[in-house]
Amino acid sequence: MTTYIFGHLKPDTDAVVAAMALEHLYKNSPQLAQEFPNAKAVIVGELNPETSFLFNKFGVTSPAVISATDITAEDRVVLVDHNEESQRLENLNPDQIVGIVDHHKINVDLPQPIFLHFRPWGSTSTVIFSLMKIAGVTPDRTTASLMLAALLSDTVGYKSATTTPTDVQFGAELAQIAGISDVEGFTLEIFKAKSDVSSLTNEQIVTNDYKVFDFGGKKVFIDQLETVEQDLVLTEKKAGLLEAMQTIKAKEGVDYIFVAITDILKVNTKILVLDDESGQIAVKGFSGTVVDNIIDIGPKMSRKKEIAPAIEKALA
Ligand SMILES: [Mn+2]
Repeated sequence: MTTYIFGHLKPDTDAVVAAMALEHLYKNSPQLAQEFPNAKAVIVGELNPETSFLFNKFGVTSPAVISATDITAEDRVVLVDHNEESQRLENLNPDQIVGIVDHHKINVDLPQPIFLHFRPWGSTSTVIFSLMKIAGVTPDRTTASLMLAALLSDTVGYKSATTTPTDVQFGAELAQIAGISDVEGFTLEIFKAKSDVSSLTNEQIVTNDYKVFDFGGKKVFIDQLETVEQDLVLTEKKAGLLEAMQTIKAKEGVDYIFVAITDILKVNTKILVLDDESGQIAVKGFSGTVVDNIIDIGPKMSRKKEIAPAIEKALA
């Protein structure tokens, strides 16, 4: 029997690191080891370039990739960094879910009582650090480095609207454990790794960091690219990206597709919309105007707190 811990289908650094940090916690707390035996962090999709960069930097081996067929009937599952069914591993038996640690809006309907740890903080890694404190478990240097990286990545270096005072305080504590004194320099390194679009195809950019939401029965695909090269992406790559959006929309069978290109240094997001109908939804949600398939939504950087809710509201 294994307790598998994993994040969403399109794992970002917080999803991967949260699973690893939770494994560390479960293995190092006698009580939690009983509750969650043989904890094993895994991933259910390929690593993104940012997470690969971090694993190289700290000499960490990636958790294994698994699919639903690797999970046997006696195994248990703990979800991190997501909870909605549409973002879960496909064909996962919901009866096997025994816990969720997350920082997103709750949309769960499970038949059994489970462990739920939700906090409205900037990253799941922040939530897991609080669980470590409660259990009296201190992360090792490498785990603390990765948790800090996940926190900085999810909060865009504490600049995202999702950042709370707890994130800033726990981030400082993690930096201390990790022995990282130049947090600003570390943030820039992460941004650069996150932004490197040179090696990505248009389809890879459109699926780089996406989530599919169910908004009143409509399936809405929202991808976000955080970059320091917004202008370049929206000029040279625009035509190719719109074509890739059309392909992905059909492939995923969604009703609407939006691709947010966020400049993390300028603190600005522009959203690519495919057609008039999605353009009208964007205008309704954010106000402003669509010019040549692009709407400038200003300093909004958080998909969870600013982008997805506006689209949900516009569709209601
Ligand atoms: Mn997260």
